[in-house]
Amino acid sequence: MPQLTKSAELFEKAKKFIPGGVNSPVRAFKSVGGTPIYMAKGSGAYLTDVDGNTYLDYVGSWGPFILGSMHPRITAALEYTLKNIGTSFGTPIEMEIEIAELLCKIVPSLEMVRMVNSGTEATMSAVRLARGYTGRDKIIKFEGCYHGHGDSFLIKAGSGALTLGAPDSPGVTKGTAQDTLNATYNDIESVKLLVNENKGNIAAIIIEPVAGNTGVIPAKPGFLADLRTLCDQEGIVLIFDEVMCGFRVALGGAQSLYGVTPDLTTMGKIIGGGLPVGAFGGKRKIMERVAPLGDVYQAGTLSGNPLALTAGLETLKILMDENPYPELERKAQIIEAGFSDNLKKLGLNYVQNRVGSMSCLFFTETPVTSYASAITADTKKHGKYFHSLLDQGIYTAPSQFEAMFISAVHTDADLEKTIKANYNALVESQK
Ligand code: KE4
Repeated sequence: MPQLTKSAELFEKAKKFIPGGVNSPVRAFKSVGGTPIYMAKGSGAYLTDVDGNTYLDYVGSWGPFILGSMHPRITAALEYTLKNIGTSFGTPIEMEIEIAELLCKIVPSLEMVRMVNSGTEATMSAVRLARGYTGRDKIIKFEGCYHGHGDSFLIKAGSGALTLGAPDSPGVTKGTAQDTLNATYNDIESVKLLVNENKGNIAAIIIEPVAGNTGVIPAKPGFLADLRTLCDQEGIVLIFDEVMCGFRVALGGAQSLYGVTPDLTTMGKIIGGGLPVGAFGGKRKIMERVAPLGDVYQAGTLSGNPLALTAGLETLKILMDENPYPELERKAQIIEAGFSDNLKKLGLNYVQNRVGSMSCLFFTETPVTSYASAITADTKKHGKYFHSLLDQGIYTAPSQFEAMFISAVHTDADLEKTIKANYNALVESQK
């Protein structure tokens, strides 16, 4: 059991000044119980907390650290920028062109791209653009998917909203809520029904092409292609929210893995390399409607700032130079097979879903293909599992409805340690 005295102390103090003591709800350990751990240092695949305990990190700051934290090339590039360039000017800079050109080269759907500061900004902007471009009001999202905390998305949302058992949020007006329709992930008929009931008034369908906020749910074969066909038929803008799966499941994201090209793509996490960066982009004829070229307004004080772009650019360059994806797949298969062996030894038929280096062990025996099946998971057992892993020095997401991320710097020894810890934690979860 790690000594958590300083974390507990800090949490009590934090609650005086910060709602719930955290700056993002899913960090609060609400669904797993106990005290959130205050980290003091991150290095590679490891985190060290304020009480000096070290953990093998499978959260990776919720996805950005595909290369591990404090990668030497990224820290060196940041040091150079800090010493020789600056953090922000609020003017155009050359790096903006470099990252835009690189993103358009890497991501199949991108002909133009706009940098922002978070995934939420990216998705909010993409939906506004789709509404401006089509002149239509309604959007279709999928139950359990999470696209950030923009009003239009906090209806049957995943991630922290689902973790807290509050997939809808007060403060979202009826007017907004009525324009957001929820379909069932992997069920094209549920989408067609909504489209037919709202003929000619659906601006966009936004989907996580690999759902990562209801735990991990892969798109069934053909589902994304069916969405593409439907959007083409109905003049609907297809938006792939690749904030989490972009650059994670493949360099070109899920759209390159599955060969389905959306009209717009939203990005974040990995393209910031641990600093605040988001982006949205896609077909030129749509992106040309974005101000100041077009009439759909979108702006940001720190958008494209040199410090954040330095980390993002260096991350993308390393991913292109080193192509870590085959190794990530090999490591993820080791973990999946190890966990599966443990489950068999213990007579448990829990479900594992995985795409590349993002995965989820669901505490349910029901195949998880959508929100409804995901929420059959036993979150109490998951909570015991989480804490047992923590006690063994393994840091995973404090929620059943999040992903486990393997990085390029997790070693085979780390994986073996994790598999052993998984066995012990599964035993604990059944008590
Ligand atoms: P941010 O605004 O948090 O940068 O991105 C929002 C977002 C948009 N789209 C997808 C697919 C996402 O996964 C996210 C954010 N993911 C969560 C983790 N599941 C962020 C963690 C948190 O809320 O603290």
